[in-house]
Amino acid sequence: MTDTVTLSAFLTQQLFISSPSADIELIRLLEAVARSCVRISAGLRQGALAGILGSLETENVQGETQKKLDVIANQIMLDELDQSGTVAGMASEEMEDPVLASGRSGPYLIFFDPLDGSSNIDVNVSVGTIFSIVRAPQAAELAETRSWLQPGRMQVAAGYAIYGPSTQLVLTLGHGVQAFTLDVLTGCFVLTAPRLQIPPTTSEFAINVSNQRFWDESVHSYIQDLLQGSSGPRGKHYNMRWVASMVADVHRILTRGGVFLYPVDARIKEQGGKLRLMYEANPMSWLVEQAGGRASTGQSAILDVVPQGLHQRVPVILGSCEEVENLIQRYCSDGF
Ligand code: AHM
Ligand code: MG
Repeated sequence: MTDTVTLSAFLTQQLFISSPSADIELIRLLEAVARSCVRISAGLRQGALAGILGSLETENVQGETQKKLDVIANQIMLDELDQSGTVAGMASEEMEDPVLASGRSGPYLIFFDPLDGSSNIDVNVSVGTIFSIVRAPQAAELAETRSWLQPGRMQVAAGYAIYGPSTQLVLTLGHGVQAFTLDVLTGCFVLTAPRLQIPPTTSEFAINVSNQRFWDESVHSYIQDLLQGSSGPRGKHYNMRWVASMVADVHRILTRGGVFLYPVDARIKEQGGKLRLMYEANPMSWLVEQAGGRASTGQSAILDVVPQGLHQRVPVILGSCEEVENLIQRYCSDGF
């Protein structure tokens, strides 16, 4: 039997070996994230029994109807992170303004989407929690939102929890991507995949095809080529998946490859895209790059985008290198 490596043991190892970014505060912060995910996972499992399914009357800052569980998960994250004493501030997809630590302030900022894909909760399909951690600016600068806006390359840790048939925590500290599975008997996350790798080629794509009539020419021609299968220019059949839960779609890509697209289209041009840079695109892009894949807006690497606002949205194309590059080439030649 192989030795069991818990998340805490793994993080402690990072302190002593490969991760220059790891320090004791970061480890405590990641443990607080893990505790939040265990609590959110427990709530999700109770589902209708706990009376926590369904929507509220309220909308979040993005103008989307909030689910009860969006609000519950957000509060769990805020409580656990604040109590950890490791963050100077927290920003959430569900809150208009960031929140400063109420007690002891720590050296990090955390950005999170407490329950991504929440339209899937009521139909019992996988959802997740996404997080991104950067170093905090000087205390005097914290009041300025501008000082929170660091590009994705500045992340020191990022990851997500997926609440599926099992609950998993997928993490990067900048040395590859590790996946941990929640042992429900002990309440601990256990290392189950020490190095996830995205193969450079794939024959699986993920996009919401119902938006086809709004796509630009580059996306249109790219998907058309894939749909032509073995008799088309790509010379093979492509399979399609769309869970409408980014965590589930990215998890599949980290597990067996694929490409995920939420491009900007005529419907959402004004807002710049659908997915949020700080809460979704940056952490997922770093995980994908750390697993050997690529993540782009079509114009530049997502991790190089200089954020202009906490709730900024961006186009997202990520996954197996060959597919992401194929679409980027079209954007170059179509003059994006
Ligand atoms: P959310 O954060 O409000 O749940 O929205 C993000 C989700 C992603 O998880 C998913 O990829 C996308 O929205 C699905 O969008 P659509 O319903 O337009 O297909
Ligand atoms: Mg989301």
